[in-house]
Amino acid sequence: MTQLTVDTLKQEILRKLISDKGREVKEATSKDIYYVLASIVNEEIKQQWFQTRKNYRDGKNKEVYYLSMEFLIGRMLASNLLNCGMLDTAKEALRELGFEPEDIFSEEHDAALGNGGLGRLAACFLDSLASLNFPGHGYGIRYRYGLFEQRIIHGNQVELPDYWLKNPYPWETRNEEEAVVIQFHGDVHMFKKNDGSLEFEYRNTDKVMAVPYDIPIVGYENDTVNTLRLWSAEVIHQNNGDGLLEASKEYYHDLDHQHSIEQISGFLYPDDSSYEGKELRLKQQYFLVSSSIQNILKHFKQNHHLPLSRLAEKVVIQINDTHPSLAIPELMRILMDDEGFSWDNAWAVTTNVFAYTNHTTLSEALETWSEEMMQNLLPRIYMIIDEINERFCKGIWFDHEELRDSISELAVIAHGRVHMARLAIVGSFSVNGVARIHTEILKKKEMRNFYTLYPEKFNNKTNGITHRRWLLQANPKLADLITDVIGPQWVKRPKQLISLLKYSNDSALVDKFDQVKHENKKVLANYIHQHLGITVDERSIFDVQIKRLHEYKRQLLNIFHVIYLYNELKDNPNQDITPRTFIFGAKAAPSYHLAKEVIKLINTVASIVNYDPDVRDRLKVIFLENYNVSLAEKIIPAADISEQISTASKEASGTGNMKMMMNGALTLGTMDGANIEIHDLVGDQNMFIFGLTADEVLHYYQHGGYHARDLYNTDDRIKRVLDQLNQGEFGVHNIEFKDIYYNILYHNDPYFVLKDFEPYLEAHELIERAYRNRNTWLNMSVTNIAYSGKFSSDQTVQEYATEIWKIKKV
Ligand code: 26V
Repeated sequence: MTQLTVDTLKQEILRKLISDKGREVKEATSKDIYYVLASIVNEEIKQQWFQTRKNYRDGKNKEVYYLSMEFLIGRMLASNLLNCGMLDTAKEALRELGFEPEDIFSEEHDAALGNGGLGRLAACFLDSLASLNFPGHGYGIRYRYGLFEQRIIHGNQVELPDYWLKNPYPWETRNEEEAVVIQFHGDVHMFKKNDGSLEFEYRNTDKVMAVPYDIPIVGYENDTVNTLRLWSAEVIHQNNGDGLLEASKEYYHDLDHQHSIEQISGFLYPDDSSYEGKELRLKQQYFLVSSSIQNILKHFKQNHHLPLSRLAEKVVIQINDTHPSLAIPELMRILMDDEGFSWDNAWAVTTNVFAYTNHTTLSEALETWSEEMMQNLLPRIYMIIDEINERFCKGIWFDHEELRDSISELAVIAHGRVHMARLAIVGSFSVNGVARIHTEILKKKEMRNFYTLYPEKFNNKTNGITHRRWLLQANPKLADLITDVIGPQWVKRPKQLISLLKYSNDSALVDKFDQVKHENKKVLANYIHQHLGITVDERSIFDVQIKRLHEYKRQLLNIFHVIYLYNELKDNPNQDITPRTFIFGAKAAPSYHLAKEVIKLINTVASIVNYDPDVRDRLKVIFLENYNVSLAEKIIPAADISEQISTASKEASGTGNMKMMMNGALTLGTMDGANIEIHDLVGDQNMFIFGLTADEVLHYYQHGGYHARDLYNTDDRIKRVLDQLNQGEFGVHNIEFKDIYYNILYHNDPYFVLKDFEPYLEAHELIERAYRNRNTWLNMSVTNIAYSGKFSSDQTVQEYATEIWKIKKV
């Protein structure tokens, strides 16, 4: 990239301010400056984007396409500046012009086209692909509304639509000439041709246009710019003679029609409580995969003068969870119906192109679709899935007698439902889990029959996070300090962070780490004060749990502990404890009643604890509303403790655990997901592990033997907390929080909150003691940063590239 100095950048900003906005700097708003700066960066990016595309067109390279219903990319201005090597210059230029860089960056609305870890992982992977010079692109949907905006009103979550496109989005380019047509519904007609083969014709289908919007994905200081292509659903405008719509009746019909089509890219996660809602989600999935596969094949034909039978030599497609797994029958459809392939030839190509990542073993999250809905919406796709299923089941029946009894657990279509994970496994050459323990559970439990069938497909790829966004950009003070200590090589090779170990006992040096953390805590404390009006003690332990709200993640265990601490302080107001600030950020799915109750409980406890004079600044509870990528970037650099307390076996990997470790927080966690791999590296002495193991949890699920009520009856601390809930001590109305109470005592505490309560308390006591010994604590913190390089997504993407994708750097 061309190197701009602070002065030339300032001049450029001033010049563009006049030419684009007609304003001088003293009249300019933050928004003006945001757009002007974005446009300057865009000019840089577009050159390199063009060059990268040209390089890829020479046909030499195999390319990977990452298909995902979610891309949680967050804001792009700072990360684009960083990757273009302009971040420091830009910050300086902005300050000299009288603007606070953070104010300018926060003019950008977060692109929240995802829910949580799965969507953020996709974004981190794109960043790493580009930064490692890999030819790899994302395909997703340009939802007009991303994940809802969360407000907390009287302690309750209220959801508002997230209209992130209200202002022009400077990073996207509409590419109409790449639009494709997608067909839904209709009838399939079959003809026998002279040579005996079959021909399929679709009639009376509903046609939708998919128009791509491209977002550049900028590599870190390497001139590579890949593409995230997001599809938007539009009406196909027919040209009827003079182009005027004839009758008003038709006009209103057309408006309805237009509305129903635009719904396809309307919302991330449409409400699926009705049949129509479910069908809409299925439409979205097919819309994504059909447009992407058509586009991938078009480019294959343009760039490689090879027959489609050799597609797998140049194309590999990663499907991010089962949501895009209709790509498998879609490729089969095009190869057979449009390109004249036989079933066997099409299958041979398809099963060498797709690789599938599983992100959860929770049964309620494993997708299935009603056979009837699939048949109606996607008749030809349904026929193909049916055939895949027939052939697959026959194969088991004849070649795997040992699995005959399990056939209904393996079949792609069973009991009137299409099982998407099974389709994905059968149609892919690779199936991976996202952390070691998760992959082992897939192999030994959830997918053991498939593992018997296809042991060669299964492999592990432990998740990672981009250290560029999560350390360099989010925590520049820490990044600078690290560079001062060990030099700048770690930026390109994050594993070199390990050199920090040598200094973890150097007390003058670790003091500097302490200072950085303290400054970051001050910034967060200010944010909290500004947004909630609550003063928190910067010297208190910042204990952070930020993630989707779900029972298995056990925010409830956390808040129960807070209630317990509060009770202790009320009983002994003069107790000498290390001050604690418990920070939460979490969105609950709009229809997830219990999750919303937990949010309400956290906020209610906060409203009592934060204003009780007996507690006197020793305990604060902070719920930060609308948790998203940008808020995570503010919280993570300030965290002392990273709460990763899922019921063991439930959290596939977790990635927040990695982000906080990289920023020097110590993990308080169960032996679950990637916590185990953090533990492998830093050991018991540098983190706080507690609670049931995955084996113990799975044993209880299988054989019983756990009785929550016994713990309630024997542990006074537990009884007191639960009774407080039940008796309405925290509720305005007496009925509040009873559902939580009943879930634990009458549904036998399905996530073992009570069982892990005492070990969790003990772990907290250890934390309190450790925090008092500053040198030991700082040593632990630096040790965590030192080992965190292993969790850079550069490492993860490199493993996907060599072991699954077989792609090379360009
Ligand atoms: C989705 C749903 C939707 C219906 C209600 C219950 C439920 C429960 C879980 C999910 C999660 C779906 C997949 C997902 O987001 N998995 C996350 O993927 C991350 C990246 O691999 C991983 O770090 C997290 O552990 C995993 O939960």
